[in-house]
Parts: sequence; structure tokens; C-alpha cells
Amino acid sequence: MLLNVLTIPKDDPIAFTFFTGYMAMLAASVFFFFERGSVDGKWKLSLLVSGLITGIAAVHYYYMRDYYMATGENPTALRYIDWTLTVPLMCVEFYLLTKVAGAKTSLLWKLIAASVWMLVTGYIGEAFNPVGGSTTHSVLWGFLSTLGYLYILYTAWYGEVAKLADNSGDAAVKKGVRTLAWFVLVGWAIYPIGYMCMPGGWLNVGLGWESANVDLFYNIADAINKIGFGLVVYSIAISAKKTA
Ligand SMILES: *C/C=C(C)/C=C/C=C(C)/C=C/C1=C(C)CCCC1(C)C
Repeated sequence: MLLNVLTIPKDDPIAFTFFTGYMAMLAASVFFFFERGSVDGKWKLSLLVSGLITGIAAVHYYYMRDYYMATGENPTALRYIDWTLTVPLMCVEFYLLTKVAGAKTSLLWKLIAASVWMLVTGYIGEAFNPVGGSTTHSVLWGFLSTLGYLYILYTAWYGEVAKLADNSGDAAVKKGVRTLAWFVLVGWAIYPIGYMCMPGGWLNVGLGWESANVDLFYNIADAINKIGFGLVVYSIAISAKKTA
């Protein structure tokens, strides 16, 4: 059992992404925490949040990796605990970036509510999927979860976040928020693809993509989204410094 925990099988790309994901999240946190000291005062909180997002993920990857190595199963509960903390923090990033343009806390709460809705329904879809998988169950909860996702997507592209960024009068904020909106559109879309690989899910039933793929999609998506989001925030912070 112990050996199992310590070796990465050569033919297991999922184990590989758990290990790499853990290290990448940890390294990103160190980077964001250190760089926090070199950005303009008004961006320090944003960088702290970036570091917290990857830091919280690093701790969860540490445990998810061991769970996966020991059992070979999807660490669903740990995964959703991680997301329930980190996705609302990504909403905080949107809020902090548009605060300069007058974002109110009500915007933050709406985004957080939508993300919690998305994750609670997604968790029910995954954790309570009957043994062997149920398409009705996975599609119903997946659909409900998507409503929360679409709300965030809309807000970032056309709603309050987009409008505030456009009115901020700060080219770096405008461009940065648009880039983050792309992350939500493309990077976040990887998650529902992974979800549909679970037993009973559309891709599982339709294309034979196995439940093992769930973690592969989630791990890749997490690295792109959590580290990428933080780097976009960082680039806004340093470009503001250059023009100051
Ligand atoms: C750092 C973690 C992030 C950015 C996680 C994002 C997760 C999602 C966008 C998940 C979305 C889902 C759906 C839209 C439908 C199916 C269920 C979910 C929860 C996988």
C-alpha cells in the first residue's frame, strides 16, 4: 500500500497530472505571494487572493493525489471542497478588479451565489450518481449546474463585470477582465466535459469515455484556470505599475 502511494505508474497520466498539478499550484502560490510585494498598493489584495486560490488548491492536490494513488478512484468530495473555496475566490478577483470602477458588494454576492449553486448541484450530480451511472441523474443535475455557470459567463462577458471594466477607463483592467472572461468561456468549459465522462454521463454513454477521465479533465482545467487567472491578474497589476 505504501509503495502504491510513492510510485507513479508509467501508464497512468492521471497520476502524473495529480503530481504535476500539486507542484504547479505550490510554485504558483510562492510566486504570487512574493510578487505581491512588488506591485502597486491597490493590487496587493488581488495578488494575495491569487496566491490563496493556488495555495488552497495545492493543499487539496496533496490529499487528492494520495487518495487517488491509494484507491484509484475519483476524489470527488475533496475536489468539490477545493472548488467551493476557490471558485468564490475567483469571483472575488472579478469584484476587486472592477471595484475601482465602482463595483458593489452585491455583484460579489451574486457571483458567489451562482458559483455555489453551480457547485452544489454539480456535487449532487457526481456524488449521488447511482452505482453504474444514471443518465437521467447526471443530465438533470448537470443542467441545473450549468445555469449557475451561464450566469457567471454572462456577467463576465456582457453583464455588470463587463460593463464596469469597460467604464473603468483603465486599458489594462479592460483587457485583463476580457481575458478572464475568455478563461470562463474556454477554460471553465473543460469541467462539464469531464463531468460527462462519469458513468451515465453523455460522453461516457455516447463515446465510451471512462469515468477515469473525469480527473484528467479536472486536473488540466484547474492548472489552466487557477494559475492562468492569477497570471492575468498579475499582468494587470504590473502593467498598471508601468503606466503609473
Ligand atoms: C478552480 C476551479 C474551478 C475554476 C472550477 C470550475 C468548475 C466548473 C466551471 C464546473 C462546472 C460544472 C458544470 C457547468 C456542469 C456539470 C457540473 C460541473 C460542476 C462540473
